Amino acid sequence: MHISSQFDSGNIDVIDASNTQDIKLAIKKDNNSDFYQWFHFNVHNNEHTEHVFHITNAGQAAYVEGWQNYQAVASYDREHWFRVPTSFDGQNLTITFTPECDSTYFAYFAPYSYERHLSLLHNAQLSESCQLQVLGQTLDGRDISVLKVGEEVEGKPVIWLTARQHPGETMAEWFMEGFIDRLLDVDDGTAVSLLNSAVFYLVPNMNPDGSVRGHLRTNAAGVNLNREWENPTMEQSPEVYLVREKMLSTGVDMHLDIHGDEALPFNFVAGCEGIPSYDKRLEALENAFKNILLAITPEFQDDKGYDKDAPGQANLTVGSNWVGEQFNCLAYTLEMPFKDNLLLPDVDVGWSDNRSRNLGRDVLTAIYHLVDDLR
Ligand code: GEM
Ligand code: ZN
Repeated sequence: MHISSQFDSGNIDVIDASNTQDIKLAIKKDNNSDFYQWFHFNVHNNEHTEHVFHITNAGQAAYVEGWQNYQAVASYDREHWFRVPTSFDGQNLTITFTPECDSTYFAYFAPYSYERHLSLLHNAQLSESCQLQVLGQTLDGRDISVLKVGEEVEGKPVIWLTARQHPGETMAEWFMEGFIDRLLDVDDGTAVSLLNSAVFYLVPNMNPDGSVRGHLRTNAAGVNLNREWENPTMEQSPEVYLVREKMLSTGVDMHLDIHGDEALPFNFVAGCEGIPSYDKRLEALENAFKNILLAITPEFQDDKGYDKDAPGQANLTVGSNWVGEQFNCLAYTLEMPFKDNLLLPDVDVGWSDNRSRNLGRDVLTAIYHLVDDLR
C-alpha cells in the first residue's frame, strides 16, 4: 500500500501505514500558520480489503466542531466524489473504507484543481461578453485573475463576486463555476437580461497559492486574507491588495464573498449589520436578497448562521464588511457547508460540487430580481 499527497492541493502526513487496519495519518498545518483542517490524499493498494485511516491530529484542527457528523469524501475517477463512513472520537477522525479499485482519493471536500481554475478562466474568455483580466501576481507568482462580464455604462450597477479567500473552502469555486457558466449562457434569458442591467467582476479564486499548497485558510505567507481588507500589503496579502485597488477603481454596488463553513450544516449569509454606516436602505436590500433567495431555493435558509454583529462592532478587516462600509452597498459573506444541508440531506454525496454549482445558478436569479434596486 502507498499513500501520497504530492499533487495539486494534496495534504497529509503518513505517520504509520504498516497495518491497513490501523493507518495513522496527520494533517499538515498551513505554511507559517497554525491553521489546518483541509486534507487530500491518495491510497494505492491492489488488495481490496477494509482500510481504517486515523487522522490523529483532528482534535486540534481549526474548527473541531466541524468533525461532528462529518463524512469524508472519496473518489476513484477524481470527478465523482461520494461520502464514506467517518467518525470522530474527540481526537482521531477515522475513515473506514473497503476500496473497489486499486487507487482511491480522499478529501475534506471535492477538490477544485488549479488546472480546472485555469480552464474556467480561459473558457470564459471565449464569450464575447467576457474579458479575462490579470491584476498582478501572488507571492508564489500565480496570476490574480478577474473576469469582467458585460459592459460598463454610466449608471449601470457594478457587481463583484469574490471566492475562496480560504483555499480549503473549495465549494466556493464550484459555486463560481455554476454562476459563471450561467451568466455566460447566451440562451439563458435571465442571464442575458441581467447583463443588460449590470456589469460583473468575478474572482473565482482569491487564493490560488493556498489552494495548490493544500492550505485550509491562508495564503503562501500564512496570512488569512479575510482579515486583511483594512490594510492589505503587497508583501503579505497581494491578493487582497490588488482586488481592493480594482474595486476602488470600478466602484461596487453589490458584493458577494463566497466561503464554506466547517460546522454549520446549512447555506446562509452573514451581513453588514455591524458596519458604522449600516442603515435602513442596506437593511432593506439585505432582507430583499434573502427573501428572494428563500423563494428560489430550499437549499438556502436564514434561521441558522453566524451571530449578528452589534451596531458599529463589525470587523472591518473582513472582506464583505470592508466593502459594505467603503461603498455603502449590499455586501454579504455567503457560506456553504462542508457537511450537508440538513434541510435537504443527501446521504450519498452530502453537500457537493454539483449542489454548489446549482446554488451559484440560483444566486444569479436572485441578483436578477434585485439589480434595479442596487443604486
Ligand atoms: C468568516 S466571515 C467572518 C464573519 N463575517 C461576518 N460578516 N459576520 C471568516 O472569515 O471567519 C468566513 C469563513 O471563514 O468562512
Ligand atoms: Zn471562509
